[in-house]
Amino acid sequence: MSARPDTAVAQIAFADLQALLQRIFVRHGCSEVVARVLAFNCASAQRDGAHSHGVFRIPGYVSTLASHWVNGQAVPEVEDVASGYVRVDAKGGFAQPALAAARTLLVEKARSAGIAVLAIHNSHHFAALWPDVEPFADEGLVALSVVNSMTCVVPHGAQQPLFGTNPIAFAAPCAGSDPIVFDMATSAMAHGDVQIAARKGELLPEGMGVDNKGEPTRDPQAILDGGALLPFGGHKGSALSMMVELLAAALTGGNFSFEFDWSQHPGAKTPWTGQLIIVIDPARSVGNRFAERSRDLVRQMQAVGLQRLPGERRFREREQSAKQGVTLTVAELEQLQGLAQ
Ligand code: NDP
Ligand code: PYC
Repeated sequence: MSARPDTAVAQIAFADLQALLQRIFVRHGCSEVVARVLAFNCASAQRDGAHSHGVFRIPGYVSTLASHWVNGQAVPEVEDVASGYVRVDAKGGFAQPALAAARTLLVEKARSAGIAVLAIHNSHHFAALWPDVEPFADEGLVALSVVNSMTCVVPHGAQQPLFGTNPIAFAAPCAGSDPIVFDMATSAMAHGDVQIAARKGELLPEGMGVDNKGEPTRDPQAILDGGALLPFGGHKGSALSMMVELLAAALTGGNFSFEFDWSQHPGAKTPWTGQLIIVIDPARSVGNRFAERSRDLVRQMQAVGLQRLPGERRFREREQSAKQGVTLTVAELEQLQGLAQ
């Protein structure tokens, strides 16, 4: 038996982690372009301590690619449909390369029309959503994105799961500081965090999910084994989750979370759905004052006692990672090195 505890940690430079992940993606069937985008995304999540969507996800990406459920070589097709509207067919590939392919056109349109929509369909999203919106705020724009996932959430008042965990992410510039960014599942917990809790043998707080008989449970494994998650905040989170299904799937031409059948692809983990991104240029309504107004709001929130803004923990972790390297466990690093061979 190894004397090394499972929790022993390793530190790796961000660029080295990105390069390692890129090798894994290429080794398991992605094109260089797709591998670069996904590696940057996943390494960024690990760097920022967004652990439910960091290197923890790599075995899921690999098993999905092996199952031929997702096309790692897909070349997205970008369609310029209106003055403020871009549509992308991700061709059964990942959503992030589709966003990358349409990004320049999207920003041009947001700047010229004041607002632009990017509707991605036929896409797989297996990652955190904040990396998709935060860069817009870095350019002075406001961005909102939604993506639907896979059936595992019971709509409020219903008896069976239907919705996905369906996150909403928002980013806005803030004068003199990092942008304001939030990114949250509309379920009581992200599915990834349920998996992590099950792996660690930890109980969940009350009110997260139900077992396969619909009874409330704190056991994450019971949620994974035929049970389901609940929306956050009862009927309110449920309404937001419904909105995500409508915007990310119905509006884009993608699948609802309940519409795809991956049963013939053992190992498939990535939801085949859609994603919507709305980008607004605040300069169109308030000149260059928006970022200062954001700062005013934050100051007032702090004045009434706020200790932590959404996104702040991640930015702190990012700073730490820049100084000491990105943290992961030795076991994770060895697993990644094995997958890259
Ligand atoms: P959390 O509940 O951990 O966090 C949600 C937001 O609240 C974050 O912006 C976080 O900021 C902020 N926050 C958390 N705690 C506090 C606090 N005490 N005070 C102030 N702000 C706080 O996220 P979720 O578990 O809901 O989601 C985790 C990830 O899972 C997301 O990145 C999401 O995109 C991803 N996901 C992806 C899906 C997909 O289909 N691709 C599906 C579902 C989820 P901070 O980040 O700084 O902690
Ligand atoms: O954590 O809920 C989640 C999730 C679903 C798809 C990717 N992440």
